[in-house]
Amino acid sequence: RALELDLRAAVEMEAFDLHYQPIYDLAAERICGFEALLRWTHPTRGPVSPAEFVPLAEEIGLIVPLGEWVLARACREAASWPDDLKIAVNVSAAQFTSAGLIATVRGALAESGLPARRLELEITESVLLVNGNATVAILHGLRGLGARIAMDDFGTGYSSLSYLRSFPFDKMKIDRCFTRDLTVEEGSGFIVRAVISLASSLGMSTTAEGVETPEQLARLRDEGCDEVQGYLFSPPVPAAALPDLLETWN
Ligand code: G
Ligand code: G
Ligand code: MN
Ligand code: NA
Repeated sequence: RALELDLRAAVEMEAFDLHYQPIYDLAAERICGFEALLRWTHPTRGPVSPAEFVPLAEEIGLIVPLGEWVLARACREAASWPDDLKIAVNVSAAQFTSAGLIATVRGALAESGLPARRLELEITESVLLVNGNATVAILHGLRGLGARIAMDDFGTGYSSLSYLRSFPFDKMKIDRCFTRDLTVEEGSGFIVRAVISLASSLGMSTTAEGVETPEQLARLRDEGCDEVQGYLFSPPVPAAALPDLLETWN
């Protein structure tokens, strides 16, 4: 497969970039951080979505070096921001198969000088399906460094809620499919309300993804959601665009 060879070469050459999407704190009414999103511009095909090449990188064993690059780059970038801004980094299930993840995160923090409290790691439910006990141990190790752990795309995976007893996440990110239907379908509203209530009872905060309209924003504020993210504020943008975003919103 041609794409596979190109991806190997790209990892070798570190031919990637990170874009950043603001995360907005509803109580503080300001941007409280950014989520780093990986970008790859293929030499001939142009931009390839991470939804396509991240699973490929997992499959062919490249996600560990690629994930290391993402963590190092994101932490270095965030270290240059004002101290009250955090950085959220996506970590894939395949990165959890090596206990080296803890060393990678520790290294990225040390090398960049970023305080661990400013780093949030986003993982999906699929992580807990593979090897629950080992994963929980790694999650505790990452928490032990001082980083926070967010459950990404909550409500779209196949795992049971029982994992919430074995590992206390710091945050739940409500998947954008629930946000999308929030103001058009009663059921989505009930689900969002229930997730916020569940998270809150367990001492977790909530971030709603995919906020595109002022109506969705108003509803999420009413429901007590802590943070929001979406095109209403900004799509993911290059680092050079961040000062303007902060100027606009903060
Ligand atoms: O930014 P975009 O919508 O194209 O992202 C598509 C998917 O790729 C999302 O599910 C996102 O979580 C994932 N993704 C983006 N960047 C990274 C990354 O650095 N690491 C991992 N593991 N997944 C990422
Ligand atoms: O799975 P994850 O949440 O990490 O995916 C993030 C992806 O969601 C980003 O690649 C980004 O392009 C996409 N995204 C961010 N905000 C919005 C939005 O408001 N609407 C839609 N449709 N997609 C969004
Ligand atoms: Mn994410
Ligand atoms: Na998500």
